[in-house]
Amino acid sequence: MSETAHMERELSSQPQSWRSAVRLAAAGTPLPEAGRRVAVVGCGTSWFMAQAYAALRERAGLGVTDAFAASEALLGAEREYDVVLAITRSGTTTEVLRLLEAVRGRIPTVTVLGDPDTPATELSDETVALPFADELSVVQTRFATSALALLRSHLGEDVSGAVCDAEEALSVPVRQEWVEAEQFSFLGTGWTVGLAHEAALKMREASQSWTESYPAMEYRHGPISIAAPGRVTWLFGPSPEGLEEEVARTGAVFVHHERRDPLAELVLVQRVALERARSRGLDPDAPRSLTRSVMLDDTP
Ligand code: F1P
Repeated sequence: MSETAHMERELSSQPQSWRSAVRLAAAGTPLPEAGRRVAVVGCGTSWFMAQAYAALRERAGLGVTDAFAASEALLGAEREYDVVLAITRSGTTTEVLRLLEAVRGRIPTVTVLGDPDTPATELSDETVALPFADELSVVQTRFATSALALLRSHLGEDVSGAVCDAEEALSVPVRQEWVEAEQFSFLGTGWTVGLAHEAALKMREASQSWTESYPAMEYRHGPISIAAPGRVTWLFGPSPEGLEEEVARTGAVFVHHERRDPLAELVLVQRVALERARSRGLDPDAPRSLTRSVMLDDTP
């Protein structure tokens, strides 16, 4: 198989994979019901999907929802979580397994995972498996977005528009100025902050690019000093007043496709990451210093 083959095939299959996730949500899942106090955890890409879900759920008035990196989760009794929701494609990530083991019998757990034949299943009270979204590439694309499509659907959102937007995001041209840019800053608000962090991570993992990411309103509190000609500021979701004009004054390229669902916009960034990898002779299916899952020595 040629370099980049898995990532390209997997990212291209996202519309079908999201449809499968929506069907799964409609069929009934053990995901947290409205009113439950939820801690949602993951590592890397899965943590960023947790952040997006937490913002969506709590802002929809469906209950307290806090997102944590699995290694930094605060799950003391005083927080009174009703459920821990873990997200992990591999089902083998050490920090996630340690956390599931640590709360076992004290806080009910449900894990959204790509590969159910893994230790996370044994350590979780409930699971929601997305084997159709599991991936061969080290760099995650469709598992993460399908997990979020599942979670959005479970929150009561109609994600059919996002599916159509993803199809469109797969067909629009990737601009050469994005492939050649020196630096990217990704911004978001609310649930799209997590997407901005994921966009930045994807670009780093797949193409070793210099990227940063911030809540959009934080950008003017320092990070905008990085914006300059030949660099890109890429916004997910609604634009804070005056931001576009301020970025334009720096000479940086401002990218904001306001009408596209932000999850579909992430698909476009994945394509940019792939093209940047190709242009640098890199293989995002096997990126430098990364493995499909981080498994430390004492994994249970
Ligand atoms: C999480 C993760 C990935 C990252 C890298 C290492 O994996 O941090 O997001 O790209 O490959 O693993 P998982 O817990 O979702 O399997």
